[in-house]
Amino acid sequence: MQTQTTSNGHRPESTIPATASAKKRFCLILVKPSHYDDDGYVIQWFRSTIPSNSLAAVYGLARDCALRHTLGEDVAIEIHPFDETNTRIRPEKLARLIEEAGAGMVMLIGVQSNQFPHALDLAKPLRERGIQVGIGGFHASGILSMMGGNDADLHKAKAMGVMIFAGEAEGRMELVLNDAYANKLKPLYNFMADLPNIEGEPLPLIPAIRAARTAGEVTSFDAGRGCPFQCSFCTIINVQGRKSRRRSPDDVEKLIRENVAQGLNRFFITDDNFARNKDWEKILDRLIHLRLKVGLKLSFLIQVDTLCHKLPNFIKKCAAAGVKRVYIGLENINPDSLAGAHKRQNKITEYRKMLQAWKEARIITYCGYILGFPSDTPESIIRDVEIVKKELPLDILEFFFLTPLPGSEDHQTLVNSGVVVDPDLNK
Ligand code: B12
Ligand code: SF4
Repeated sequence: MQTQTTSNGHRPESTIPATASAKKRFCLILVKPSHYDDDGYVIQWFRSTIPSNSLAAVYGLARDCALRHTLGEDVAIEIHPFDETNTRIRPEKLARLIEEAGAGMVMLIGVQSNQFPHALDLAKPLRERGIQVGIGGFHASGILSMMGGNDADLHKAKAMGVMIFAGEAEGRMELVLNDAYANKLKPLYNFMADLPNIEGEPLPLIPAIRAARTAGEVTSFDAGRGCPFQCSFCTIINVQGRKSRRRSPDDVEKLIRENVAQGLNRFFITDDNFARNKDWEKILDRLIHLRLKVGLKLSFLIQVDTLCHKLPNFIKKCAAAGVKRVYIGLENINPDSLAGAHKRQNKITEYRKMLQAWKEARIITYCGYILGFPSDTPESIIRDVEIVKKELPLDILEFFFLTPLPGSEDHQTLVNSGVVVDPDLNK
């Protein structure tokens, strides 16, 4: 493994061993952009709270291409992953890295709707300098899925010559890198109609030096994608689908061991609903084995739905596997709001039993609560929050505003019916 410090101070985080014959370099820069605060500053922390799994997933795919020398035996692919929520990004320095290498591209990774305007601001000076730039993530995928690609910011990106990637990159990274190396990137790669199988695919990975920039040195992976439910405010089902696609227990073990080897043992499993991963039990059994038989010290944060306690053994096995915190979308306790959002699986009468079950397993419950459903009023919100305080044994409750996120059914319905939606995606 060779490491080097470049003249402009950016150190490659992982230089894949080049073959002896590698004479050329391809510099691949991966940036997970942040977004602006109310005063227009880019939001950044010394240590960010949660790692970006999108960055880990794309880094894992690019690293696989580098190890397989997919651009040819004589080309070394250097990869520089940056998360802007904990690292200052200077486009001119990124451009210089690529210019020094003689070839390369900047990929703006996992760009959510609220990060899209800032992503365009990062792309502009790069494109003006002739650097190839691509944008992927939930905004592009959601707009292609629900709005036929029609969105002002996506049009701006295209006009700047920024490549748009919609869909998942498993099985497609090689194609994009080859096109970039030949300077023949297409304006749009649209794989929304073809959701890949993720079992056995290259695993998400964050180099330890990057994970050190998150509080508690947490890292992440997605054990599966897709959710069977149909909540109208949700984008996930329209991008990743409603069928459970998943990594195998062997994949998960390999990923855990690779991270433990680089000193990382705290994981955020980013599945939106780990309880609906069809292999949750096999995966938990493997984690229990690694913890109790192999003796690895592991801990996990997971996300689940409110009916998870009905799955036999689910909570018991989560505790044995090392789950310390669980994120649960309660969303609201008002049945009219839940029915209006097609969230019929949320049964408030079950909330108490479910929260009690996690408490008995000594796992911290972190719940999400959405304000602003059509039937919510200031009075009903005060009443409902008092009910939550008195009746529900939860540990932490976080409030969100109901937002028509691009890619959701709510957004599509509002835009198609002519309702004016705030054009500033940063909000
Ligand atoms: C983990 C997570 C987080 C983490 C980490 C972020 C991250 N992206 O890793 C944290 C907690 C920080 C977070 C925060 C928020 N999140 Co979030 N998050 C997720 C979650 C659950 C998983 C992300 C993930 O790892 N997905 C798996 C990866 C592999 O998928 P992917 O990002 O699409 O990337 C693939 C492809 O798109 C492609 N790709 C991606 N980029 C690129 C670039 C190029 C060039 C190429 C070729 C390919 C490519 O390759 C990847 C592999 O296939 C998603 C839901 C989901 N299922 O994805 C929501 C989600 C992305 N979050 C969402 C939201 C709204 C938020 C918040 C605004 C919530 C809030 N109200 O605070 C904040 C915003 C944070 C910020 N800084 O602005 C929305 C975004 C919707 C939208 N229209 O943008 C989602 C979809 C959930 C939802 N509610 O619908 N989030
Ligand atoms: S349960 Fe969660 S992931 Fe599934 S559709 Fe509803 S909001 Fe989306």
